[in-house]
Amino acid sequence: MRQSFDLFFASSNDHKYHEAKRILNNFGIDLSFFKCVLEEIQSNSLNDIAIKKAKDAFHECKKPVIIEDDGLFIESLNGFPGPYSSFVFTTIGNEGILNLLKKNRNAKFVSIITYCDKNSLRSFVGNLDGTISNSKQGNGWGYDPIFIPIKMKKTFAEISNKNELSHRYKALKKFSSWYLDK
Ligand code: ITT
Repeated sequence: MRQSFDLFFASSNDHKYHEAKRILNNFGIDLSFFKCVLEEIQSNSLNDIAIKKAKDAFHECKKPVIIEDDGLFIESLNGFPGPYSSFVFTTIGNEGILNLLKKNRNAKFVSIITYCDKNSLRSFVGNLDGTISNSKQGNGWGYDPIFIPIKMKKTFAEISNKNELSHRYKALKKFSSWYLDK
């Protein structure tokens, strides 16, 4: 396994770090936590937000670093909350989202992982289709109790293999094949 001081995950969110660490460990990469609050620019593009977060994170931590920017895109709400997922979760939360939805419950989770060191800046995207449940199910963090991954009957909060199929897993899988080749 690559040494732990090789790569940092910069985030304010402990859940994201713990999932990313587990996923990358399975690809043979160790990951340390650089806990910090990164400014999120207002943009409709997750990628633009991620690039800015990664540059700021590298400036702060001065070590090879990855950051992650996520969005939950709900079809009947024209992609809302998308890049505003963090703000929407802390304001209206899962109940607020459930109250907005009617018949069409299709949604997609997107993760962008951006790596930055002094020579490289690279982004990797993972998408996972799914639906929004009719009510909260299970005790997971964030939108886990309302997001049902495609081909499943249960929410992220209720399944045991989230880290083998999530948007985060898909983005980190792409990242790790590039990183291990570097
Ligand atoms: P950073 O400090 O890393 O930016 P954050 O919590 O602000 O952490 P994001 O902007 O990337 O993270 O994510 C937006 C929100 O989407 C996040 O706060 C969660 O509420 C939600 N979210 C992201 N990934 C999730 C997952 O796997 N399961 C449930 N909710 C998730």
